[in-house]
Amino acid sequence: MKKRYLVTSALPYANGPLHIGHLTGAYLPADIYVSYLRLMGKDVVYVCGSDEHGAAITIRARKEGVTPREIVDKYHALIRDSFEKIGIAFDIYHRTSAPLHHQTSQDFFRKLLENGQFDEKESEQYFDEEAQQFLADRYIIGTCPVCANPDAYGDQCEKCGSTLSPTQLINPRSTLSGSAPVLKPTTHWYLKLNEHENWLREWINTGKADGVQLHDPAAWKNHVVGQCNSWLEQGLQPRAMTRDLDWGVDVPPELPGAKGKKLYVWLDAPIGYISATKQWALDNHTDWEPYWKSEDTALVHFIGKDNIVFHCLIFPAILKAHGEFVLPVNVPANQFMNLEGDKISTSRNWAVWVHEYLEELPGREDELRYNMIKNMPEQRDSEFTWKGFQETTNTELVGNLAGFLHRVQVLVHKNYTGVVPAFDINREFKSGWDAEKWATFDTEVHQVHLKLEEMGREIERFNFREALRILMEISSAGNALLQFNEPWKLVNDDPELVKVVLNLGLQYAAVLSVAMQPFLPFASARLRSMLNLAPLAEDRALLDIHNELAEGNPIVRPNHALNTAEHLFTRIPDELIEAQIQKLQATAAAGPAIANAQAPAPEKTAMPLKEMIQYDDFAKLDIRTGTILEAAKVEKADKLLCLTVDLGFEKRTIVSGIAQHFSPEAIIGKQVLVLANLAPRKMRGIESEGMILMAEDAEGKLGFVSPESGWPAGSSVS
Ligand code: B3M
Ligand code: ZN
Repeated sequence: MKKRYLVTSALPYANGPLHIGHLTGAYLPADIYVSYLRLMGKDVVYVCGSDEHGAAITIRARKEGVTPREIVDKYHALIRDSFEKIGIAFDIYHRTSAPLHHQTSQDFFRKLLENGQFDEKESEQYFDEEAQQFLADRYIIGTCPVCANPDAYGDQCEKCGSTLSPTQLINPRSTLSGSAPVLKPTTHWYLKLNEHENWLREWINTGKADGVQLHDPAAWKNHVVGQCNSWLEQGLQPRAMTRDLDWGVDVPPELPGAKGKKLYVWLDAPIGYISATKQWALDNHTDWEPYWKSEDTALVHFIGKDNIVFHCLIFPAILKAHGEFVLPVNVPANQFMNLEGDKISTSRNWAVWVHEYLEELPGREDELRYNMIKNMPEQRDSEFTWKGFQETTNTELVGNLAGFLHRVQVLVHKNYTGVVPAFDINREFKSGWDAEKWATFDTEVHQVHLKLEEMGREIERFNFREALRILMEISSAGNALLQFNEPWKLVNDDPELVKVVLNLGLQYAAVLSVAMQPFLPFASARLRSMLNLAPLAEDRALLDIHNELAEGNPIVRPNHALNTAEHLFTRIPDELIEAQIQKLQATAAAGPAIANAQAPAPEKTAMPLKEMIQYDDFAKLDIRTGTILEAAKVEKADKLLCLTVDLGFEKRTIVSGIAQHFSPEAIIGKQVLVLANLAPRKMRGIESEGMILMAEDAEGKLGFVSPESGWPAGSSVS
C-alpha cells in the first residue's frame, strides 16, 4: 500500500467551456477516487489546471479576433468556476500560463538536454510568407490524401480520423492568410522517443521497469493497454518537442536557435501537473517532491481516451528521461460520452455545457453527477439523454434514496419527537422475514459494513458505476427494512420492535451520509445537517465508520436529536426536460457553425440490390456486437488493419480492409458488428477470424455499423 497519492486530471484547454463529456471523462472519476481516499484517511493531493498553450488557443483567439491571453483568461475563469460549482474538489486548479509553470517547463527541458535526450534536427516546415510565420499543424488545411476531405488539418483529418503530417495534405492552405505555404528549413529539438520503445513496451505490458515491479498490469484497462500496444507495434519515432510559434513556453532563451521557438504543447502541458503541485506546496508550506519523486507515491492520471498515448507513452518517457520522477501506477482512461445519439461537439455546439446546466437547473448539481457516474463510459462509449436523466433522477434519487431517508426521519419525528430511541439490541425481528439475513440488529449492521467494504474495493479498481450501484443497495435495504416491518402499523402491536427497526434505519442513513459523499457531496452535506451530524471532516470519516461498524457500534446513538427532515431530491418535471431537448434541437437546426458553407453533397446513387435470398440463408449468419481493443497497420499491405476485437465471450483477431479509411488509433474503443461465424482465412499470413460489417456509400467511403453506444460486447444481432 502506498504512503501517498498524487492524482491528476487532464488539463482542459482554456479555449471553451466545460461540457458533460469532460466531466464524466476525466474529472468525476478522479473526484470520486480522491474524495474516497481522503475519507479513508489517505494522504492524497489532487491537481489540475488550465492548458493555455497550443494551436487550440491561438486558433480560437484568431476566430474571435482577440489575443490568446484574452481567450485563456476568459475560459480559465469559466472552467475553474464550473468545476467548483459542480463539486470537483481539486487541491489546486492552476494554469500553464503561470510564470512558475514556464520556469518549471524550461528547467525540465534543460535537464532533458543535459541528459542527451534530444536530437537537434533541421526539417522542412510550412511557412506562410504573407503572415511571416511558420505554421503549426492545425494552421494548415488541405485535401486529405485518404478520404479527399477538402478541409483536413495538418495533423489529423476529422472526417476519416487519419493521423496526417502537413506534407501529406494535397493543395495545403494556410488558415492565417489562405495562401499556399512554402516549405522552409527550421531546426527543432526531437525527443529520442524511439530509444524508449523497449522499456515502455515492457512497462505497459508487465508493469516492470529496470527489473522493478512498478504497477499491476492487470489493473489497467484493456483499451488503454490496447491503444499503447497499437502505437508500439508501429514503432516509436523521434518526436519534435519544439515549435515555431508566438504563444507558449519559450525554449530556454540561452540556447542557440531558441529565438521564436516554443515548447510543443504536449511537452509543457503534462509538466503542468508538476508545476501545479509545486504551487500547491508553496500555498500549503510543504514539500512537493515526495509526491513526484518517492517510490511511496501512487501517481494516477485520469484522462479521456484521446490522451492515452500522451499519458502512457510520451509523458512517462519524458519523466524517465529526466531521471528523478516516478511513473504512473495507473491511467484509467475513460471512453467518450455521446449526447442524444450524436458525438458531443464543441464546434457544432452539440453539448450540455456545465455552466449553462448550473444556471438552468440550479441546486441540481448532484443530479448531474449521479447521471454522469451511472452512465460513465468506463469501458465503452456511453450515452446521455435528457429523458434518461429525468427517469434516473425520479426513480433512483427521488424514489429510492430520498424516499427512504425522508420516511425514516419522519417516522422518528412522529414516534419519538425526533430523538433516536434507545432499544434492545438483542431484540429479534418479526418472524417470517429472511431469518439468517435479519436475525438481529448486529447481523444487519454487519451487512452494511460488508457493502461499504465492497463499495470501497470497486472505487479502488476505478469501477465507479459499480461502486454507485452498491451505494444504492444500502438505500434499497433501508427501503426494504421499512417496507417489510411497516413501523407505521407495527407501532400498535409491537412498539419495542419499532424502536429497533427505526434505529437500524437511522444507522443506514448515517452510513449513507458518509458513503455518498464522493458521489453526491452536496446531498451528503444536507443529509448530515438533517441528521444533526457534524459536517464531514474529509480526513478519515469513512475509516472511522468502518472501525465503529467492525466493533458493532451504532453510528447514531440513542437520545441523539435529529434536525428537521427535508426531501433530499425532488422530481424533475417534464417541462424542464422538454426545454432542454428543444434547446438542443434549436442548436442542431441552426446547423454547425462552419466558416464556408459547403455546396450540398452531389445526389448519391444507391448501390444495386444483390439477388434475393431466403430467411434460412440469413439465419445462418451469426452477427455479434464487439469492441475494438487494438488496431495496427499490416506490414506491406496499405489497405489492411489488423484488429483485436472483444466479443465479450472471447477476443478475435480480424484483418479488415479499412486502413485507407481509418487510422488505427482513431478506432480503438469503437463498437462494431462482427460476422462471427465466418470461416477463418489467412490474409498476409494473419489468420482472420471473422469480418467487421461496414457501410459503404456510392463514392466508396466506409463507415462503421455500430450498436447503440454502451451495448455489451457479444450481443447477438438478428
Ligand atoms: N489539454 C486536453 C485534450 O486533449 C489536453 C490535455 C492535457 S493534459 C496534460 O482534450
Ligand atoms: Zn480523411
